[in-house]
Amino acid sequence: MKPKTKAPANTASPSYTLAKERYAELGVDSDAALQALAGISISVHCWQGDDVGGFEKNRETLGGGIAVTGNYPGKARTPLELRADLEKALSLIPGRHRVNLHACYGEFEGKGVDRDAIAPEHFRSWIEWAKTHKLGLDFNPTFFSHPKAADGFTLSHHDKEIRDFWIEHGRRSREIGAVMGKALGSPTVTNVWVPDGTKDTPADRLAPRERLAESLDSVFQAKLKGNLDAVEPKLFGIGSESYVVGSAEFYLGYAVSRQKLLCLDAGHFHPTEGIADKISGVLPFIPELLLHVSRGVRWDSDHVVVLNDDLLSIAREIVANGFLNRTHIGLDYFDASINRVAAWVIGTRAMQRALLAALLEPTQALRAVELEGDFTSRLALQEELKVLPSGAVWEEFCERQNVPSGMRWIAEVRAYEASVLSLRE
Ligand code: RNT
Ligand code: ZN
Repeated sequence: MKPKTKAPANTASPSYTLAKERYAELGVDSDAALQALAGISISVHCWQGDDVGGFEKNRETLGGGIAVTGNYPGKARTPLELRADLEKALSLIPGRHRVNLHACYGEFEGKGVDRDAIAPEHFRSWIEWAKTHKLGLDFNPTFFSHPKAADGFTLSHHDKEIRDFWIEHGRRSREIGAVMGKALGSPTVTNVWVPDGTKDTPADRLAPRERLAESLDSVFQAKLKGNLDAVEPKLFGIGSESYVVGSAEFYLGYAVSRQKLLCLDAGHFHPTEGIADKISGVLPFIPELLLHVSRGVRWDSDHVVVLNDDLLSIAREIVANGFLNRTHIGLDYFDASINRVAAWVIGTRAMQRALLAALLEPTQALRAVELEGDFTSRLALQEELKVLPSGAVWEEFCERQNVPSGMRWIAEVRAYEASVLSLRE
């Protein structure tokens, strides 16, 4: 990866200098915003690189009610390829970040290591690699794409043997998370998402939920350093349209009562329901929050993140409320119809641009007029902010972080595509 070094501040571009003045008129310090943005790490999900495949010997087709569409050439087939692709993407993303792994991305050396047998050694190369590139790591047990998940239930299964199998997987995943977190000196967030649910109306909505709570308690039994536990609710999946065991209410109750992190995935709610408003709703009651920033489009909850109003509102709610240090920002989408490296770059840069817009907001001024009951000025100022030159501040950020600004990064992706990705069959 290219060394990302700061250019000296006196080389600021004329457009940045003008933008800085414009923000200063509103009492906003754009240099401070740039500095704050440089300190925010995004957890980049490995699974965009190979369509949620992973490296297990007996790879099943993608299950769990999630789907990847598209057949763009060049997906990563091995850990080496996936890491090379991630390095390329990260070299085009300003700042220092984290990589989010799923258990199925372990390196099993051709051996059939089942989910209840995964161990830290299978992630040793990932940890070494993360150390070399100064990246944090996050983790996820993989409760899908497996014969023992084929009937739609895992931790909430009525069969104790199957539940126990998945409990063991969850426990081992947390231990791997703790090893990663300790090795890298930054806690690993291990996020539990299970696909459990049914296509049609169940006769019993309660028993699976009781079993899920009990199984989760078993998974989380051991006290571990270096690992943070998160749980992720969902409204529905493909094949679990009528009932999802781990619903929003279930996991909110679980996270609050057990003081776990709640994971809010932007694609896991009713289409008109955003997650931005939930941030200040849940953080008073749970220690920290995990976000799976994604973009729902009709039935799909996992389109590439773009700079739209939903994203801007999410970033705004984190920053304006001072929640940056209690919010872990992860990405979760998978698109196989475009260049996968570009998908990472576009989504991560969009997230950062939204955070920058939030950091450039004159929050105190907005709150002052609000307290005075002057909602007219509040609306006028909110509208004014939309057309301020945040793009010039973003370009300055890229320059200072030594990554290509504007559209210049796409040429590097194209060159990588020609010399590396297109040679993969
Ligand atoms: C699925 C969840 C979950 C997965 C990843 C692969 O709906 O969002 O987070 O996308 O674990
Ligand atoms: Zn998710």
